[in-house]
Amino acid sequence: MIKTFIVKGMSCGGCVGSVEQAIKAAAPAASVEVFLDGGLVKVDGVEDDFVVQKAVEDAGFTFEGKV
Ligand SMILES: [Cu+2]
Repeated sequence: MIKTFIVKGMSCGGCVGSVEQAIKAAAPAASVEVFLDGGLVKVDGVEDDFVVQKAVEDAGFTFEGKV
């Protein structure tokens, strides 16, 4: 099941990579797609939303919740 989250604070491709890597590190089985435009993060294969939230916040970005 694909979940879409809103992440604030990404401003360039480097931020996209950081968010992607942080989520992949926290949930290695997940597939992650980050859209700089609109700050959307689509994650497939994560049961617990908090895993995504923590990874995003630990990477220094703002987790705004699920779409
Ligand atoms: Cu950046």
